[in-house]
Amino acid sequence: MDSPSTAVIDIPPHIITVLRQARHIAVMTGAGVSAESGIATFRDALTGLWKNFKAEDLATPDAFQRDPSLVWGWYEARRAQVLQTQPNAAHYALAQMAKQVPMFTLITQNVDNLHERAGSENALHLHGSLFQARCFDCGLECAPLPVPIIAKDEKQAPPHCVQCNGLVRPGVVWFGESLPYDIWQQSEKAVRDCNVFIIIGTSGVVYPAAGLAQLAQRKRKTVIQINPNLTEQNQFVSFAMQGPAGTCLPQLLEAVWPAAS
Ligand code: BJW
Ligand code: ZN
Repeated sequence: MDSPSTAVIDIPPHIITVLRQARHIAVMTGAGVSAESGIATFRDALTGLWKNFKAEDLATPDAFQRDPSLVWGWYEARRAQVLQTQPNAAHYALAQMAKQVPMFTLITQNVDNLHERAGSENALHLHGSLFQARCFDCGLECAPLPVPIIAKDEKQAPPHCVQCNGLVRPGVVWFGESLPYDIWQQSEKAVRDCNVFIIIGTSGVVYPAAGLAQLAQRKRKTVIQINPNLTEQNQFVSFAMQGPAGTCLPQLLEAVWPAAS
């Protein structure tokens, strides 16, 4: 018998038809889409210097103000790790899917830029990027950060702003902070306009991103979830493909657009 990660999942014929006929597909990804690249999901336990912390407790402005070197070191280690990994089959399948429909919107909560490295264009980054940074005090955007060679398991002092000497912080969205206004507006519009909304590898506990699935269901869109586990979002989905994204997405692509895969 196939192991759960390689088993072929039956895709209902009406789901295949809706995808084939779709004019606009919107997709939202979360940390699970990068899991098969070897990047821990947000709610996996932390390791090394950070093993006694929860990610939720480090990803806040308060944590940065309390101990900037601890938080900056965590982000530098993650940035270094991401640079040593590669996009996986799920990232590549999404880049292919974009070419099969007249309109495709990729919304991501991920900060690892792996979609771009797999060839996706114009992804809407709801929670920013590990590869951007700005001043905590005056907001000035920093020049591209130097490449960290190894993922150091240690505190690192953040650089200082060239304009006001304030501390530089990661260009991500922390708890309690607003999402980038334009990106959020475009994401909501895509969900309102699309025919099919696919949510992949997200636990659906972080708002406002998590609210998009409910919005899609309220607007009577076909909502598909790809996740090996049940999530908060199962109540809103028309079809749950229960398996890892790196297996399910290529299967979906092959079933709907055989010439594409
Ligand atoms: C696989 C797999 C495989 C495994 N294949 N799948 C309404 C109600 C309640 C609370 C709030 C609310 N509105 C706002 C809030 C507060 C807060 C919030 O949501 N809190 C909840 C936790 C309770 N939200 C905010 O603060 C947001 N801001 C905001 O609302 O502004 C307005 C405002 C301002 C001021 C006051 C009040 C309101 C900002 C949220 C920012 C989130 N930022 C983070 C950190 C980014 C930087 C970093 O990475 O360090 O974004 S938190 C973290 O969670 C990260 C992620 O993008 C995000 C979502 O996580 P995700 O992607 O779902 O990952 P996991 O780990 O949770 O799940 C992984 C999934 O993958 C699992 O389901 C696995 O099964 C699956 N999986 N392997 C497919 N192979
Ligand atoms: Zn500054």
